[in-house]
Amino acid sequence: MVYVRKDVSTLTRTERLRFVNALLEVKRRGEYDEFVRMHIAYYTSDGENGLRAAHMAPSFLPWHRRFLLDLERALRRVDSSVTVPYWDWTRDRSTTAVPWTEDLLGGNGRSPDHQVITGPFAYAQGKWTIREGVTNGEFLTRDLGRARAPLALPTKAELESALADPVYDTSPWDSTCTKGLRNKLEGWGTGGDSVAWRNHNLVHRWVGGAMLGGASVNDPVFWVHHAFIDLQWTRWQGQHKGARYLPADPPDPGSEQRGRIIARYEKMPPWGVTPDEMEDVSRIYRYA
Ligand code: CU1
Ligand code: CU1
Repeated sequence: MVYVRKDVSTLTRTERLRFVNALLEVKRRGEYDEFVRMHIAYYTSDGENGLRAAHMAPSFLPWHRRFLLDLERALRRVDSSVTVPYWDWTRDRSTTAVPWTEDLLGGNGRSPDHQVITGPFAYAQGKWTIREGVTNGEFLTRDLGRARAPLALPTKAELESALADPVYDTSPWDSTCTKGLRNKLEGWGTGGDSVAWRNHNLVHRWVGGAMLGGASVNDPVFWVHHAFIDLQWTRWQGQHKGARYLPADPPDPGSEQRGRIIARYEKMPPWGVTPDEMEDVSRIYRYA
């Protein structure tokens, strides 16, 4: 049965509760922290050596698609009615809109330590202790909009301009690409802060706190953000019929990116699935 991922702003009170409770139960079982550990393990940048599977590489989209499916399966083992909702940050743009409500992910962090003190993931509730990638403490942190040096979420126009690119990705297949859907969506740029971070990356920066860096999975907003990014890949496929994941073949021997990126029919660690296998998920889920 194909299940539906919904806009988080359309969830009923019961759906919100069930999503939150499933997250808390996956955390209680110890499974959630494995997702955090795995994301930290794959947080390889193009300044380092070795294969880049999750970020700064073409497989950014299929890697996170598979990662979300694993979390969603864990949630659905707890409650089979639950799917990962998506946060449309082009529409829900304020620090008090969804998903920052008391019955969903809770609100902003307090000053000065950015500790989240409202909602189900507040430390004092006793159900969301940060154990992996701890930087500040065992509590979840946020700095929505980055009060000290304010940032705005990406706009609809910025997102659409990424989707307008008919090419999936281009050489050199890293964080320096100025063309291609993948990096326009992933959002690496050069120069100062406000231009260096776009779309996906800018949202991580806007949320701040735990969402900065490899341990970003510690904030459950990670999933609703990445579901929206995942939806953009599906939308892009619909807008550019026949456009495929690139590169189709591994880079030539001797090329700098040889062995550092994953081509369409190569296996992605840790699962061994290929980007080709992740391009069509219409038999698993769809977006409402
Ligand atoms: Cu990631
Ligand atoms: Cu991300």
